[in-house]
Amino acid sequence: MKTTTQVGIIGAGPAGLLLALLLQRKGIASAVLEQRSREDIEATIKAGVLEHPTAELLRQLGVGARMDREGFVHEGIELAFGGRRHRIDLPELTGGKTITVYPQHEVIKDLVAAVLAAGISIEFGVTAVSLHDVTSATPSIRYEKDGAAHELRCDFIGGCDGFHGPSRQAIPQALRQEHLKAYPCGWFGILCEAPPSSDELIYAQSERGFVLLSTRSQTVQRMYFQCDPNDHVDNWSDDRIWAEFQARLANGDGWQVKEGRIFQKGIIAMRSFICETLRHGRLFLAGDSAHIVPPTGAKGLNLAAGDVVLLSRAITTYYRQDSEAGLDAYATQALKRIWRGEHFSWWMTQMLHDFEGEDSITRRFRRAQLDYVVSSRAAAMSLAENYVGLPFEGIESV
Ligand code: RFL
Ligand code: PHB
Repeated sequence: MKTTTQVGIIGAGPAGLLLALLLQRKGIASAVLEQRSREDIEATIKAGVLEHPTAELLRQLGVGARMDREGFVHEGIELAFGGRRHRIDLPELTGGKTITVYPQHEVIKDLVAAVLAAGISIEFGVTAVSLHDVTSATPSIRYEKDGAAHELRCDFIGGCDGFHGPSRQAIPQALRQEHLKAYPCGWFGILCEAPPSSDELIYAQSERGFVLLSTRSQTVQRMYFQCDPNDHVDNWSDDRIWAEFQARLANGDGWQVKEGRIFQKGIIAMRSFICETLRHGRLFLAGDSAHIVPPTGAKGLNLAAGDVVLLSRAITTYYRQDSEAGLDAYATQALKRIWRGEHFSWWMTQMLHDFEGEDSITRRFRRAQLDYVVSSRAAAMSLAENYVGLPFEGIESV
């Protein structure tokens, strides 16, 4: 079957769903193709931290009500090292800005409901997705659903299909400008039934490696510890996991992490990746399809949101003013924010993780950096400004 729309969007992650809603607000039609089921995308555990501008964007799009009711506004984070915890006061350092802890799969539920309510089609469970004629004025996306072949013809393709999707691959390798840094560690993530150990997120550096204590609710906690990226969850019994958290978080004041039943475990790879070729003809990449950050800065979803704000503006300018200027500028504008987020994520990662085989001077540099961040207002302000999120360009016109 052949169908037609203005913007064909591949991927119903935060990037794809936000793009569909942003375009709809400007009267531009789109259709979303997603390889997984609705139940699956609404249950996948990923991000937890929404930057100030991302939370504002969700409110502006009319999808912030549940986040405001059920999410948690945090006014600080703690950096723990050398047996002590140090608070970074976010509003005090940023002129009143905060972060919101609200899980990505809850954001996805809110976005899917809003997209469908707006009458935008989301085809779940599509297979064999391929992109065609992307450098012509009439690109198309072919896919299969329930054994039948389909073609979606459109003016533009939004490549919002994450790191492993087909959109980036549709740009010839020789034309893609890519940068990759793989870190020699992973994150072991758990969800557990326990009360919060702290009112705020704790990023802890120790000689045994990094720990992050995050939260999901008063009864469910999200925690991570740095691990070997090739390790396997089966090597980690619950007792061994708790012993590792306790050892890494040992401190002078008797404070201890609160333990509970672990009901989810997983290992996450850590890499920095940027494909600077965000445009190929009528195909535009946004979100994880174009860039990946290590999760230490909590930036991935937030960068995806920044991309699609710019992309929707560029596409709107095309239809309203018959001008390609916005489309031509998309990559340059988006890459500014992407590189900032990439650098911040790398900076947080190298400051908080110990890597095997490092020389002693690198370890001392790390400690000097941490000491500086918690003792200098200028350094703390820089961390806070990046952590709460730099403004989206053009958010006022969303
Ligand atoms: P997604 O979320 O990967 O969505 C892409 C969608 O495309 C679909 N897809 C296809 N659809 C059709 N056809 C195909 N051939 C397709 N191939 C793929 C996929 O099924 C999927 O539904 O990308 P998007 O939208 O760019 O969003 C990016 C974010 O998901 C990601 O950056 C964040 O989760 C990163 N991240 C965090 N970001 C934050 O801003 N704050 C955080 O606190 C934060 N914590 C995290 C994180 C990521 C983590 N993991 C698991 C990598 C914590 C973790 C543990
Ligand atoms: C999370 O809650 O999953 C989370 C929080 C902060 C990060 C990464 C992940 O930096």
